[in-house]
Amino acid sequence: FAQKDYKLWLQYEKKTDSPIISDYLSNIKGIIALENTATSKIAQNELQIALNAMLGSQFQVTVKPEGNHKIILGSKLVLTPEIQKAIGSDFERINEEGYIIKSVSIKNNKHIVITGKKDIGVLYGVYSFLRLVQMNKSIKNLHLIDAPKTNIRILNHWDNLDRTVERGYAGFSLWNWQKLPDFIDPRYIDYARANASIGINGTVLTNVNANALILTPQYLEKVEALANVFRPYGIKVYLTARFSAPIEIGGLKTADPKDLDVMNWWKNKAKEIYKRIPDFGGFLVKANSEGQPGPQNYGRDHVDGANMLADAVAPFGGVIMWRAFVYSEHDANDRAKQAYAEFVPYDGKFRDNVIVQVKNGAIDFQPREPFHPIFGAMPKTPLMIEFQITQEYLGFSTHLVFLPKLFQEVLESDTFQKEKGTTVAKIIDGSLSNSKLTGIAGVSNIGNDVNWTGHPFAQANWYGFGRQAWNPDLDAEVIADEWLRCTFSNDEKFIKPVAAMMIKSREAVVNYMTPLGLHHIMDTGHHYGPGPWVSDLSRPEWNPVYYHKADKNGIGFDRSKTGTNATAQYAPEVEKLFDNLETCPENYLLWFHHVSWDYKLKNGQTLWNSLAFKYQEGVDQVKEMQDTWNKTGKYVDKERFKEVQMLLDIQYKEAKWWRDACLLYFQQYSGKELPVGVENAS
Ligand code: GCW
Repeated sequence: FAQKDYKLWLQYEKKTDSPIISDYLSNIKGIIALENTATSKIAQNELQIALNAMLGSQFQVTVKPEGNHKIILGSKLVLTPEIQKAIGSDFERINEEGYIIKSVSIKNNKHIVITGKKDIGVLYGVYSFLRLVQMNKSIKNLHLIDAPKTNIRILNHWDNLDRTVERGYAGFSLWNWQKLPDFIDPRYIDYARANASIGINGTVLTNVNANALILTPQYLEKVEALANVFRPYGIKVYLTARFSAPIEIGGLKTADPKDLDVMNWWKNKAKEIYKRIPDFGGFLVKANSEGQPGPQNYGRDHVDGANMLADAVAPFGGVIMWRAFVYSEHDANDRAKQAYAEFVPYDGKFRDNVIVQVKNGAIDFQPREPFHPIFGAMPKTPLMIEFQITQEYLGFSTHLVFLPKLFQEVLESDTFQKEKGTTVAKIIDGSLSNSKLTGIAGVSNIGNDVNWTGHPFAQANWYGFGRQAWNPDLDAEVIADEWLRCTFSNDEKFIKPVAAMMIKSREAVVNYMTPLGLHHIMDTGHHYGPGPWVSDLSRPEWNPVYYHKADKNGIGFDRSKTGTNATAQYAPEVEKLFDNLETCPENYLLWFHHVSWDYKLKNGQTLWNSLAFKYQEGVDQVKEMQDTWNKTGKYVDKERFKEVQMLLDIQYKEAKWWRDACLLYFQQYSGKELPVGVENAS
């Protein structure tokens, strides 16, 4: 059991279907490896091990370009002139990390060439090729050209040095700081393999809320060891920089970004890090957010803080990812507006090696949020998006929710900044601003659980995040199909219903938790389960009633002109759409409007009835998910089958809990009966 769960989407299951095997075997007779770098060796090994396992064969790796039906591996410069010629102008269509997979004919011999401008492209090409084989796809007449659309495709680990993981639901941190640097857990290598297989090329090892200890020499030595493991897989290591580090570990009296000693301290710290890790990625910073220190403590601003750090890492090619997740207890009016208000005036003022990291929505990783209004509003500043792969607000690792559907919805959203069609994807891939620095971050859902992510289906969210970071336009349905085939089975009778179940799962969670634009009504603090009622938290914006504002008249947060006017932060077309109760998409209705209980929705039903129906629909959808899964027993190993079954049982129980708790609670305001068809425990 451990084996299968652990192997993620790299199962390399032995094929049993003889026509398929013989088809592959007639096209693959061995591997020719033209290159000898650490990365190339990984590519060769992976290909050899995987093909041997899947095809029950013993493929040899040779170095001379000869024979027939070989898979030839090598980056552009090591290819023979004949092969180079056969690839032709394809190289012009890829960037430094891209790859080409092409069936070529050389001196009447047929081969498959996997190449790129660099060895990392070859590695990505190998994983792509293996995906074809895993999925039983034809490998005849191949001509695949692919390259990532973003530069920084990165996981953010919210891992603390004591190995607890903030908002982590899959065990403890993978990083065993106590045993590092000398003990290299083989799991670090599997982590790197898994990431490389989906194109992730960066990892922030530490929590944005972590202390400064990670920047001391004792820890940097350990970070260096991890960087050495990850490097050949194309993965750069980044760290969080606690803004007050010069005080805490540097013995300075201040962390004022305009103080000369502070600037020098960071410059020296950067030098020290780059001496150990020449390709160190840079820093991720959470400053003046949720009580973390930052430049504002010294009367400075985000630009002062970010640029000071940017200057320290610039000589070494490092970047600063400066988070825009800011809101304060001093502005209880509308938390959703603060990041935009604080950051947009700084557009164009950051150094070239600063990228502002913006959460997908303006509140906080809710089951559904409209896209963050900063996207498109800072055309002179590189912006990267931050998604949460870990399910802080979506049922932890207990609920099955396929997040690529959520990610896609955000990436496809049209900001109308500059012009129609300026989607969030186009902003973060740099097409709007012609930015050279682009990126996507995902808050990791990985821990030391045997299956990495707690829920077997949460692996799909890690997988999907990587695939969408590579190509923000990739459809969630394609991702579900790939992941299922590589992780479980190619049987159509399994794939079709289970893929449909995954796709539906996102809407199900919205329905049973926060339908029609409701948000942040999870129980306070841990954010698991319903808790729309008043909690006695000191900060109003941590209190669920702040978000739903239910009263006798209705429910919802008026962010339109008659309310906080947060809608004005969007481009005029979007503003108009959201601002008007009649045109506001019903998905976002209660996000932007306080709506009367009797208001008629498009379905002709009152808001109260519609809300009740949505909660019921969510419950029914989970029931359908259970029914679907219960029929998959013959395609899935017993252990994973049972595991998912138990988790779905919990999810069903908790969907009902959500429905009952929320409807009972809101009913005291609406004063209305539940419509026929909606069950309730009361
Ligand atoms: O989602 C909230 C979480 C905090 C987190 C914060 C952030 C790391 O509840 O745990 O802190 O966001 O993104 O900084």
